[in-house]
Amino acid sequence: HSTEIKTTTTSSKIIRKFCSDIDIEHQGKLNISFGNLPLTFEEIAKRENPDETALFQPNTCTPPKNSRVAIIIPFRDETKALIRTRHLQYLLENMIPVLKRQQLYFRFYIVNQISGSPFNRAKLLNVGYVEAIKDDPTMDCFIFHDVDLVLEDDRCLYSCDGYPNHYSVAIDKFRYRIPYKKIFGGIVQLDNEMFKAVNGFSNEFWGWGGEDDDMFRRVVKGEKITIHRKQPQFARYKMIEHKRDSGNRKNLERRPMINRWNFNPLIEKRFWHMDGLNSLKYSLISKEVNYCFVNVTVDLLFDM
Ligand code: UDH
Repeated sequence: HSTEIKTTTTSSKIIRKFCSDIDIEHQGKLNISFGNLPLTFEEIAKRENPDETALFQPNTCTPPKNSRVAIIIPFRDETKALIRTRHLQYLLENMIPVLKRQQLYFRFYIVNQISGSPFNRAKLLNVGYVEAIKDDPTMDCFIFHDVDLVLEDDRCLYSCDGYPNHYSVAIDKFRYRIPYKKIFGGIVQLDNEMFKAVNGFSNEFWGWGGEDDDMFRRVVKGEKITIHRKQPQFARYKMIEHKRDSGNRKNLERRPMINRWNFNPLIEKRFWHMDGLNSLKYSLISKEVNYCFVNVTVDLLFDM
């Protein structure tokens, strides 16, 4: 695993080691609870110490290929009690130390949809990908991560391994069982090449549901790539309980939209080639560092 590269400078010889899985000091099972109030973003940043661009990177080794990770979180909080914001605080408070222990180079992107249109999780994820790559073209691993799922075991690695991965395989809410066989939602990971190959997510799923199953088809049917699932004994998550958000009603068109794949192989190809990264249009309202993450606010240009 561990490879050494030597960098020679004029004044001294620096030996830099690539970070390697075998050097990670895992804690194993983590004790996650949402009983106490979470830390604020400022407190998390103070404790965890990102750079001024909210980037975290290991200081004793060089991250190898596939461990330069953008974690992209679809987000909108229209609650008076700031419920989703609290989820985000719990998530960052618990996950940043894990990702640091895993010696990753990483940055969180929170992609925040302005109010006034139905929520569009998949389009927000496309925006997060584009903005993350714009900031740092060396990012090579993308984790698309719901805000309310907190990892319970740090042996579940957040680096890419050459396959698309489904992470949230064992969630307490589903009694730690996979809810259905072809699920590819909650938390999924694709490397840069794969994400480009499937043309990202669809931009057309407004409201709740369907966009994750559409991505499953892009990967499995469209690109014929096998999806891997993380090991269920490590990929265990606690879901923070909440009610359905306003502005995110079930999309009643989701089944026909997904099934458009089934009609005819020629049309099948055409759909995902036309709808995704190459058709993505949005208006960037703001992008700034908020202590320990990059906060991207967008108008997704709802026009239906
Ligand atoms: N999200 C927001 N704000 C919203 C809607 C969604 O931030 O208004 C994000 C958030 O990251 C969330 C993800 O999108 O984790 C997926 O949201 P979802 O509502 O599709 O999925 P979730 O599993 O809830 O969080 C499903 C409905 C829960 C009903 C529970 C009734 N007991």
